[in-house]
Amino acid sequence: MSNAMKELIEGLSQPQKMISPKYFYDEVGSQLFEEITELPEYYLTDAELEIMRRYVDEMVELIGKQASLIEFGSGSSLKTRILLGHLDELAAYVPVDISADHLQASAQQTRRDFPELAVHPVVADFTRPFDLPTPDITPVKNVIYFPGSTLGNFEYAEAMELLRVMRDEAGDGGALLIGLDLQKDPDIIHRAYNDSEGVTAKFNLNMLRHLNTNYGANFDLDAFEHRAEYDEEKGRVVLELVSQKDQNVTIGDAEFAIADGETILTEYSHKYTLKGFARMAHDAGFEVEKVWKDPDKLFSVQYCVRA
Ligand code: SAH
Ligand code: AVI
Repeated sequence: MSNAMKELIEGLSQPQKMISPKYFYDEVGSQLFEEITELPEYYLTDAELEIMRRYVDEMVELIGKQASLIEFGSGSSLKTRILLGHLDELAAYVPVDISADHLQASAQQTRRDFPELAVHPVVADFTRPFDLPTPDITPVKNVIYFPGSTLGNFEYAEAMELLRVMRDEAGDGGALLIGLDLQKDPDIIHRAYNDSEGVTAKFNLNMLRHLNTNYGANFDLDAFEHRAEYDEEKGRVVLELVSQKDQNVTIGDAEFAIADGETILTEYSHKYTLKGFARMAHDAGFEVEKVWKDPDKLFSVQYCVRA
């Protein structure tokens, strides 16, 4: 049985059923995420783009020349384009993503937009060990780029593990440039995950279609509803799919009974304080050197060096 299948069955066997958010991202899921980033309620992307545009010169100065830029969860590389447009001497750009077709398409676009740049896409699940390509030009340093607040989709222990992997990948003299959503008025956060057009609901439900198509599951897509609540105390949004009836679902040889009203947890989206993240970075072997925020202080981009 594949690792993915084992992981899915294990998650659905817990008292609180859960499916990792990485299963959002097949081609349709990646497209739906792009639609989310264009929603007026989803402030995260606009705020991060604003930070990138305002402070790109300072970021480029810190990254320096002949670095290798390794991006985790690169998606459409939208924010990266701002950096790439200003980093004129880069050893390589290595976008890493689990969503294979979407990654290849955006890497092609990046090559067209930056013909001089060495672009080496890597299709991988970054929560498992994976190999990075050796660039033709030996980089002066590795800079890990992790935008979009994707770190927030991991619980504390997993996030720490990921930060430690990034610290190791950064190597001596390396750095981490990371985008993180900040704690704020709960209503603003609630609206971002309960948009009026229902795109986030489609994104959440698409996970079940992805599992039906690619993992032989038989979820009834009409028998689940999207729910997203912000838990202010824990500083995180909880995304769930709520069963609308008593039902049995099979995946591979495993069968699961799901009761009416029972939930499948599909994602956490943690929101950070500057102090909280500084402590996490420190404990993972990084020191935060510079923090940039948008004018409304909704979002942050942080440059961390290896301690
Ligand atoms: N960085 C982009 C996209 C964020 S969406 C932005 O800021 O807009 C999260 C991205 O991470 C998606 O492209 C998804 O396919 C990818 N992703 C999620 N989990 C992953 C995993 N475990 N391994 C590799 N990529 C992953
Ligand atoms: C990719 N990730 C940071 C998004 C987030 O906001 O947590 C995924 C998402 N989930 C619902 N809307 C967007």
